[in-house]
Amino acid sequence: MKHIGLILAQDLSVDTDLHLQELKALCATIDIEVPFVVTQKMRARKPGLLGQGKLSEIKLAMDERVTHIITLQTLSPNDRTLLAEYFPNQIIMDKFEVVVTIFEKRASSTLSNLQVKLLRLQMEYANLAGSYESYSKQGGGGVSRGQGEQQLQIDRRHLSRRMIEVRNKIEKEHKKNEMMTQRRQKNSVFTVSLVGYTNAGKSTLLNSLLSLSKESKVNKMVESKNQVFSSLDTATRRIEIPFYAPFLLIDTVGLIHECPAELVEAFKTTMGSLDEADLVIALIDASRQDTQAQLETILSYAPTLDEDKLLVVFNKCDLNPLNTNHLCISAKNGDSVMQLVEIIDDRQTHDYILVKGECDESEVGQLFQETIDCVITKLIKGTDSIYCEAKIAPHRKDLMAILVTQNTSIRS
Ligand SMILES: Nc1nc2c(ncn2[C@@H]2O[C@H](COP(=O)(O)OP(=O)(O)OP(=O)(O)O)[C@@H](O)[C@H]2O)c(=O)[nH]1
Ligand SMILES: [Mg+2]
Repeated sequence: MKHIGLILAQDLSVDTDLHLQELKALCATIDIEVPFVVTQKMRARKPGLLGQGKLSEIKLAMDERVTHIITLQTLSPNDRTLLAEYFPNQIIMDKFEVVVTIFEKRASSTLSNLQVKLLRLQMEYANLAGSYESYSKQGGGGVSRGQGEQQLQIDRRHLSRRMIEVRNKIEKEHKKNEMMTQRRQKNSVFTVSLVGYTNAGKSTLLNSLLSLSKESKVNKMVESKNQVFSSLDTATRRIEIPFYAPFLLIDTVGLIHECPAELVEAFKTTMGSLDEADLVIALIDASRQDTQAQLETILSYAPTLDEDKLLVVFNKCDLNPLNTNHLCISAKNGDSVMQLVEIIDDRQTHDYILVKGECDESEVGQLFQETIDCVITKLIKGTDSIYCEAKIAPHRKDLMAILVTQNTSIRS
């Protein structure tokens, strides 16, 4: 059965409408349809989120089908207790809980499952105090305040222990992943991270680049869906497009507006991949109105990111062609994706030296082996030999020597 939600929100910024739209989309993914929204402009934060008068009004006029009260702002235990007094028959959730519930549905790897488990425990821990307060206020089950507090301590200790256990397991998983990263770095393959809002088209772009790759890499494609948070794990793929330098592409977890702090913390490693990347593509969804806010959010996740490493790219330009200096692509139909490949290639090989010359088949084979230091950009097969143009890393004089003969040239 579909649930019916009512969103409550403090109207604190000009972007409130966008945030509400986003929250509605988040709710839809856990089967909560939201036909009702109540916002209140306020100067300061009040217990219970909205003013008491407003809450009484809502309670009186509320549609009886409403099963969930969802709040845009994060709730404190005290807020929850107050809201529960007004809405005893509804489930009360804040945006954070909505996101955690989606993550629980989608988590598939060991790491994302553990991270989601930790988030749920953190949430339970934060809400413990509130639940005992309301329990003892109602005189629940003949439990005295003292007994309630004792139970609270026991439950807190229990939850703390479980959080430590889960954290240790997460730590172990991270260690495994770190080893993989180190191995990658040893091979020193140029690494590009894709970062952007959920549903911006990151996975679609990864798939589009895979489809341009040398061999068919259809089996390596990642899931891309018209839904928020389709990818909860980072996926790394090697992109090898003929005549361009190969690189590793990392598809990361999508972001949302004002991502709750706990969530940012939980997915820090994902974002950690940004620091280790040679290039970070901030993929902006051009079909949304909040393009500037998307970029600001992305940057807020990576405050230490070197500006030289950042490349802003607008996606879904087939839906909304923008007038901007940044590259505009459509990952879905491939528009300007090759231009992006050229930019990535340029960043990677900007100090390489272009060498032109003749060689034989076995020498071409040798050049093809050196995928990182040598990018073959042209091959023309002659009767006796092969004409080849290649960009070669400056320290690989041995490779340059293969091509350089009297009739050939080196250009930097
Ligand atoms: N029209 C259009 N749709 C696109 C484009 N790129 C992606 N989409 C669609 O947008 C939706 C989301 O794409 P994904 O690639 O799953 O988005 P994502 O950024 O990976 O999302 P998360 O994994 O949730 O972070 C899918 O329905 C895609 O088909 C594009 O350039 N144009
Ligand atoms: Mg994705």
